Amino acid sequence: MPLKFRFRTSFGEMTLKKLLLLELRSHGVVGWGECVAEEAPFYSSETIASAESILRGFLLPLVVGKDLSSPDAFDTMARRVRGNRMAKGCVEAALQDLFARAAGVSLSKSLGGTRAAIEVGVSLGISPTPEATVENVGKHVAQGYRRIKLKIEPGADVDRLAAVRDAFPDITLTVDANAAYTLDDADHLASLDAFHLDYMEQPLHHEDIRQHAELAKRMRTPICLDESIRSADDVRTALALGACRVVNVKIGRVGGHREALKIHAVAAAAGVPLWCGGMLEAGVGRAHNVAIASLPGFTKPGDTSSSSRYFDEDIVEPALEAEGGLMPVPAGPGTGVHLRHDVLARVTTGLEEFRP
Ligand code: SMG
Ligand code: MG
Repeated sequence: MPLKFRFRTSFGEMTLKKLLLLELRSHGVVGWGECVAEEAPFYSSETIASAESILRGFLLPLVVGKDLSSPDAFDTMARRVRGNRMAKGCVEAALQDLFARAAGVSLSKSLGGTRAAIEVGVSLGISPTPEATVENVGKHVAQGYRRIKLKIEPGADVDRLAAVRDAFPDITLTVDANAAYTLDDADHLASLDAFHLDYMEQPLHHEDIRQHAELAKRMRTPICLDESIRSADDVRTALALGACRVVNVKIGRVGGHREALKIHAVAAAAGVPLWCGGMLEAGVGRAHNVAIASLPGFTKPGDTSSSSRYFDEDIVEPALEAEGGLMPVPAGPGTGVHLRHDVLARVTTGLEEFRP
């Protein structure tokens, strides 16, 4: 699906969102999952192609034609498959949706959600100039987003932040470097303390925890980890080492709702703020994000902005739209959204069916 804007990060630029959707059927009930892997292995080592291969060869055979007592049963069986969390997360999410629909409850309720609406923020790609950055921030502040996150990279950080802080002294502002810096940049990164950021997301290597702990000692701005957190155990390690004070959860990155719930428990016990990240999801993935973000431990606005920001037409209805920075949590069974088969038919390039 074409994106309505160019999304530039420290690792690349996106103008098209390729989707991998999974529909599971059982006794007349369906469940949907969206794999958040991207075409290229630049954010994560997984790709759509690798996820397809793992799904076909190893994960779908665990569920197709099988009698599962709960989504947790899949989680236990899939443990034998190492890594490939985005592929696993897509199956697990579809199962969570299916089981919630079968029970006639919303996914939000079945996961333990308590909110009828969630606070949302927005993640803005790197703009060509500080002026363009300020303009883009202004547009989204006016739309009511509760937090603005700027993508940064070396050479596109201080100037953008200075201009934005000048124009908007009081907004909740964060940055996300997607691992574009090294510990040698510690003094430079500490200089960003001047901009009173709510947190700085993943400044260092995508698999690192230890160096983030070193960096944390040298700056005031709290560090939030994204890429480095793949499990609840990673969160425990990061907190024990002092590598972060805020956690970003993405269902796909951690392998499903179940692991996300474990992270929610660890963060809540430690009093650490948590928020739901985004992978430019279409409606299915976005609805899963909204459901998990309705849990009480998600205490900061997530990257779960309005679907109409990304796409002219989304693949689900009702559309997931925020107003005044609040996104209603669908109350219907499962994720509460349905596929728009007309839209899907226009964008589908391939379909594969698996039967027992
Ligand atoms: O879904 O609005 C969104 C994008 C949020 O910035 C976002 N995601 O590192 O947090 C992140 C990035 C990862 C995806 S970049 C293509
Ligand atoms: Mg991030």
